[in-house]
Amino acid sequence: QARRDWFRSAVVYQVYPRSFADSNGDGIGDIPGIIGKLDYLKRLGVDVVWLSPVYRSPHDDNGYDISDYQDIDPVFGSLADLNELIAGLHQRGMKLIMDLVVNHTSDEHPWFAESRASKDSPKRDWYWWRPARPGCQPGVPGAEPNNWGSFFSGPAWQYDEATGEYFLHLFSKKQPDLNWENAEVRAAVYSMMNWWLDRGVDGFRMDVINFISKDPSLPDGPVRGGGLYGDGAASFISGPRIHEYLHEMHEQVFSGRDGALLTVGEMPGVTVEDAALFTDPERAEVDMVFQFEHVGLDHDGSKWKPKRLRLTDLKASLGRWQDGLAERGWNSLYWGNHDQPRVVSRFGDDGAYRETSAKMLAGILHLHRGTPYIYQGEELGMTNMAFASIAEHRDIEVLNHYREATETLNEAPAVVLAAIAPLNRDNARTPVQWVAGPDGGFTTGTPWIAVNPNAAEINAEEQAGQDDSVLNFYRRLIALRHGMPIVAQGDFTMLLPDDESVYAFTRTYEGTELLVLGNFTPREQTVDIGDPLWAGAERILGNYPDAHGLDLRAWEFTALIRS
Ligand code: TEU
Ligand code: CA
Repeated sequence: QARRDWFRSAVVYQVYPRSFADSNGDGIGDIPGIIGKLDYLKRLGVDVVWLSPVYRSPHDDNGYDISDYQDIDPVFGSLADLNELIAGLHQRGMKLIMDLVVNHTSDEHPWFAESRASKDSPKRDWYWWRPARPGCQPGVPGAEPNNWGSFFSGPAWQYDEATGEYFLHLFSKKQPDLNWENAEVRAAVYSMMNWWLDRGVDGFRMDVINFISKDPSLPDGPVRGGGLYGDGAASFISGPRIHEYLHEMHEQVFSGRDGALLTVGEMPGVTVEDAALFTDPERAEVDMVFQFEHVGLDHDGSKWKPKRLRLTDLKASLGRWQDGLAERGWNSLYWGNHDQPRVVSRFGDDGAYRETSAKMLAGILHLHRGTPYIYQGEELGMTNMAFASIAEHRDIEVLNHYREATETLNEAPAVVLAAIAPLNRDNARTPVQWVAGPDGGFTTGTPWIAVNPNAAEINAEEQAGQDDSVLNFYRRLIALRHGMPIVAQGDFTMLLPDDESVYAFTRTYEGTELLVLGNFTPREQTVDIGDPLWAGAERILGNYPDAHGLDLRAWEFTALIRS
């Protein structure tokens, strides 16, 4: 039990290698760059590093399109560099989990090259090939096998002249979906995973892993709100055989191994009921999942139609996940990653109260029950980037959307630019700001994407030397999780569900109680949780220098304890 649950007191740090640290001046972050920052990570106190993909890739989707699962892309380094990274982490008592991207490969993967070559290729069935819609001429718009849209705009099908059929790609047309119905595909993936674990890797973050089981009839999906395409989600989100596959993977890859491994399944659209099944240790599937409910609350139907977050929605959502996984299963906790905007810009105030609100958001998240994930730069309170034009963007998702919106739908470029600003993925992909100097010390060359000009004010070097920095606040939070069983294990109760300004909850563990309060506004708040005695309790962490009872100043965070 104890070893199985080691991750309850652990904190994970995500490295998006392209934007972390560049060692050789080519403008792209790399593995030697990460090795150079291991003492920084150790000092921060994190237990695990999740490394976004460093495998061989044409980089159509920054490495989430893999052409060789068992080699490192030269832009990031070599297998020898990765060995050194693993050794360097292990020496410091940290673990490494790799990104596992097996819903799809690159179209340049040899498996796909073989599959596409002919209809009777032994690997034909490794991907989803279908003929044109009956009665339609293959290759013309509208002849696709079904009406699904891709997550990266356009149809989810690409016509291939070689054999006159289409292949399915839920993401880019350079990311064909693997057919998990085929047992050879599953065996090949498990063998690759075992190869990595044998090399010393400590687990995996599994990319869109709840998409791998699809209803093989691939029916049309509903077309919503004047959209161009149908939504196929019902046919692939937590599809018919998903639990079977994840259990089989566990049997084939993890079950025979001792050692403290970690698996986290990225699962867009997963429900709390399904997550309880996915993460129930008795079922042996995955340790935890990334759910998406709380990062969809500021979407008005789509991420390109942002709306203001209502705090009551956030509390209702996260509170339901806390309750739903209280008895069995386990939560992961995150505000950001390489697909989400910077949280201080999104849910806090990245202007006058940047530091205060960044700490408040961190404190609220980390004191929930679950395993917290920190996305690189979040620990510095890094902000969204004001991209001046579409030419400054790099992400395929936002570039494809811009083209579709301005060219196919004839929307005004300025309107589209304004709409994409708050939630586009490039916000999180500007390089980590290490020092105040040129390009934030990320590279000596030309960065692949612009460094945020606020590196002069927001950088790791300066914050390391300031006791009250956002960085040092994250250190304290991590230390609390390590040191206090109530943080790692305690029960969770949400308070004030109807309050639009204050986030409030308690944790309880063996007769001790923790009260956690966060002010999501710049206005002072009087807090009444019906127990005035709390006002005199000891403060274990806050984002103002002095304690102040239960009343909250602008963006104040406070955590009080009593036994
Ligand atoms: O993302 C999966 C996913 O569904 C979203 O978070 C994604 O960002 C989508 O564009 C939402 O609009 C994972 C990876 O994290 C992401 O970087 C990859 O692009 C994607 O899978 C494909 O591998
Ligand atoms: Ca480099």
